[in-house]
Amino acid sequence: MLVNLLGLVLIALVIYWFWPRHPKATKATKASGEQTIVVDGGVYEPERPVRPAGQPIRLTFLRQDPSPCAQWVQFEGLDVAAELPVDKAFTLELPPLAPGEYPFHCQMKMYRGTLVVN
Ligand SMILES: [Cu+2]
Repeated sequence: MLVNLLGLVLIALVIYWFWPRHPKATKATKASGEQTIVVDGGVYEPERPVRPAGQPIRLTFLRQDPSPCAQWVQFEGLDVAAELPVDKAFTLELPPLAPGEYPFHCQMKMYRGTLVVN
């Protein structure tokens, strides 16, 4: 009996852990010049934010994953890195960029995304 109960709890935990958390990530894009990127479950959402070229870029990261893996976001090639607070929006400001793709990732490169500038 106890074993069954334990099994059920474990199954519930597994389901909870792997259940896609879509509702949180739906409001990812704002109409204004800003872009919100949700950091959770091993992915940046959206994974490929698109921003216009030639004007300053504001990317707001909302880190919902408390694990240290998600702590930093780094922009390769731009020499930009930021420490993200948990459950608090953090806005990263980037200078105007030329059209192209700018990869970004966590410090372990498990979270990966690409900023698309066009
Ligand atoms: Cu990581």
